[in-house]
Amino acid sequence: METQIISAPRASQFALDICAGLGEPGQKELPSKYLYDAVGSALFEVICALPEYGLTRAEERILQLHASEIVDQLPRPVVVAELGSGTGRKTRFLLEALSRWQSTWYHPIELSPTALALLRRELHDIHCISIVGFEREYLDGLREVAARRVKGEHLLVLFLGSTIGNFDGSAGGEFLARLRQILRPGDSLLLGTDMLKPVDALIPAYDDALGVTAAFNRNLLVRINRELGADFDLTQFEHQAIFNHRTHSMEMHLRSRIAQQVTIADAGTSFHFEKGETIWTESSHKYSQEGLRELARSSGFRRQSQWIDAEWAFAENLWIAE
Ligand code: AVJ
Repeated sequence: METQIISAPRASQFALDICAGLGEPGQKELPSKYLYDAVGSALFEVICALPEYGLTRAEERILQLHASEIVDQLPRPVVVAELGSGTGRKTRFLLEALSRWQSTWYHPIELSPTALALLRRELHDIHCISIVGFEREYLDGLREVAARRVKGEHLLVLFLGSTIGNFDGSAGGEFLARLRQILRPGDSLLLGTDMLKPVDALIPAYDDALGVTAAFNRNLLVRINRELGADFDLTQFEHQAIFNHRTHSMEMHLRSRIAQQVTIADAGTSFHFEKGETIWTESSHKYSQEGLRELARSSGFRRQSQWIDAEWAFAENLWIAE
């Protein structure tokens, strides 16, 4: 006799997260990390080139101008780990400055194998560099990097682009405190933070004239339609960018133009939207100096140096683990 066990199809984490977020009793929300599929990542690259979005160019200018100064302040030899690899364009300045002093191990930590492969192609020509990427969640990858280093090697963690601003509420501080636990005293963190600035500069940065950010946001619905068999009608959801004065964050929402029902076939559920109801898809916190001081203190770092771009209030912060 033969017994056959047919297991139920395992719901993907993506499906679970989407249903949890849309099923919230109050404000519906979706995790911002899901904005970055292949199309979303390409659209984000375009956003970085838009005149309204000064953030990325500001950080690039800081690293281009001050890379050797930053590297001069690091204890050496140093092993570099980067959380979220980006394109490598900004990181190159730092790695080139470092490689004038030492041969450098560089460990990008990133969930997308495609991004890791592109990054390797972008940076492999740097003199005296060894690139070993980790396809892991940020802190899991960092733990592996920390475990691999030999005695006397310090760790420099790069967390650029104000990605820290996407954690809302107290989550950013909690994340940095957990990150600190993986480090030894004297290790360093280079943290990019977009600073508070007038709302009339922020709104266009997240609601540009060409509609690229709107496409970036609405692509999340396209992705849910494609990957989970949902029936979001793209013409009935509009992009919204608002500044939340209470939390000092830019927020992206997707606003339902009408009362409607949306079905997610692969999850076997549907969700109702009121006319004007929104799905909150991202927050980007904008920092004050007091906020940064408190963040460093509460997560166990000493602020060593800070560089601020002259054109767009963006700060590169060098913090040392206490
Ligand atoms: C890459 C997360 C820093 O929050 O400014 C750009 C993403 N969202 N336009 C940001 C984003 C809308 C960006 N980060």
